[in-house]
Amino acid sequence: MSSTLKGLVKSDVEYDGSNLRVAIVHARWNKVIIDALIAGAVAKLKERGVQDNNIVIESVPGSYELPLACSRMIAGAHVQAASNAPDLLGGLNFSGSFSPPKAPSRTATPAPAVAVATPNRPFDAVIAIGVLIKGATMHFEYICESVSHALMKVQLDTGVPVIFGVLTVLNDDQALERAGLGRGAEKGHNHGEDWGLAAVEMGSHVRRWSEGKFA
Ligand code: RBF
Repeated sequence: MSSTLKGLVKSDVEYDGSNLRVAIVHARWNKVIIDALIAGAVAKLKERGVQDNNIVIESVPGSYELPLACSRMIAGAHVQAASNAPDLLGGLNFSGSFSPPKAPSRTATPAPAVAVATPNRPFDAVIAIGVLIKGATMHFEYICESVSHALMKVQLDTGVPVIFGVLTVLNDDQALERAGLGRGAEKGHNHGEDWGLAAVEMGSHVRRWSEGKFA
């Protein structure tokens, strides 16, 4: 079968992630597979230049919790960015919360001004990673349906790309193969890698589009 018939065609452009901030939120169900997918995503983020301190990883119990986590992390990063922004006097507030100015001490040696690498920008993309494996009851269908719709809603409501890193598979083997962990001779492809690349590409597009720049 032709390699271009199915699956993702590689982009001609190598998007630069060096100025992007990306969150990964993952479920803990089916953790072995989740870990491989996260590793694949992180490897591609770094390959595209996303810096370590601009990759934030959080976990939630299961896939059902992913949409709320994405939504709240996107909102929280805006609060964080605002509280770290330079104030009108040109100072920087690294504390994240207000504290009244202290009277200058007459004895203490003034602390040197230290450049603290504090995150000061919202997330450019969020990758939601989960592995849903069909069981004997209808749970799978309900969770797949609601999670996929809710993740789409989060990205449309916030304008921040939410990469759909949720495997919805019929059995363990299908999940393992999609994480590059296949038990047969064919190990499969780690889709986490595609999600890392998609996050950098969509983060770059949205930043450019928001500046009114188009190809
Ligand atoms: N969460 C997953 O991420 N993957 C699953 O395959 C999965 N299967 C579940 C099956 C059942 C019967 C139940 C009750 C929950 C399952 N969950 C799964 C957890 C779910 O996403 C969520 O964390 C819990 O329902 C708590 O809200």
